[in-house]
Amino acid sequence: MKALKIAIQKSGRLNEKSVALLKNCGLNFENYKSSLITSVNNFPLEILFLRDDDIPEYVQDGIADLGIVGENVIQEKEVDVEYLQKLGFGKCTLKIAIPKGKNYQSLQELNGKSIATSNPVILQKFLTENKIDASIRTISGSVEISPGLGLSDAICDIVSTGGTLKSNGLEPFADVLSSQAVLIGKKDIKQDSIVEELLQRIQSVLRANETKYVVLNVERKNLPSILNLLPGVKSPTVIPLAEEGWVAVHTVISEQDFWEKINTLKSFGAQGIVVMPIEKIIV
Ligand code: PRT
Ligand code: ZN
Repeated sequence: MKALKIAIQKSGRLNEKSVALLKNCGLNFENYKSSLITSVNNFPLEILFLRDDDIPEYVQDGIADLGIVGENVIQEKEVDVEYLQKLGFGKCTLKIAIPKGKNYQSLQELNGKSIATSNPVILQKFLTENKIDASIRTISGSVEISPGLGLSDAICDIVSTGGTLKSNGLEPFADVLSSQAVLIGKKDIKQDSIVEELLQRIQSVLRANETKYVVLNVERKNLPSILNLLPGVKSPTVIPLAEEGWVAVHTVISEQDFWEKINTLKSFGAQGIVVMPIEKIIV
């Protein structure tokens, strides 16, 4: 079977989580910092390590069949590729930010202003959609220092915690695009059986990341109330305890759901609650 190629970031914010995701899918490969390509020895896949900016075009042109990259990079490169799966990491928002204290009231106040960015394509689209006539100053890095240097009135840059904006005397003004890492593929690759298999594995890892295995003890008389709260994959497992009148409930629940329900579970007398990570969920 001919191996497919997947392109991931060589180093930077998405590298570690991309490698971890592939390893959690059961793929076995060496991850030398110096290598540009490595073979997976138990799955028909080769991994290319690239600058993130190059990944969309490599996939569009078929040099790689698949890629993992931020949605912002795909949009900026305007490539024709297939979105196969959002991956839930590398989350960030491309925002327009202005110097603190400017207090612009509406987007229209950007008319006639200059905005520095490394994402001119996305920004221009946003300005056109909102009928704003501002000039774009394209710079390749350290966008946040540009208003302080008098190079622009505002910036459009990626924000995650907001710390960089704050430490440069800027504040968010408008959201332009929210982004996360996604799996992309060249046109029509989705039908390939290797891609189908890889997608299934990725989805089972993603499902497992969002969910926890929960075990708790409860008096049998309170069981119906507890079962109402805990759906499980099919339905919860209930096992009698050695102590008469008590049972253990085993179930799978989304982490967010769990935190929302924990106090109600306790109010129904749930005790000894143990929460465990899950590696994979195959449905
Ligand atoms: O070397 P290579 O070209 O491959 O990498 P790169 O330096 O171009 O990209 P990298 O590794 O910085 O980011 C890769 C991807 O991670 C981006 O394309 C986004 O999809 C995503 N991502 C998530 C981020 C951030 N969070 C992020 N915070 N990309 C950049 N930043 C930068 C931002 O540009 C700004 O300088 O972090 C700063 C802001 O962070 P906060 O936390 O202070 O708000
Ligand atoms: Zn880059």
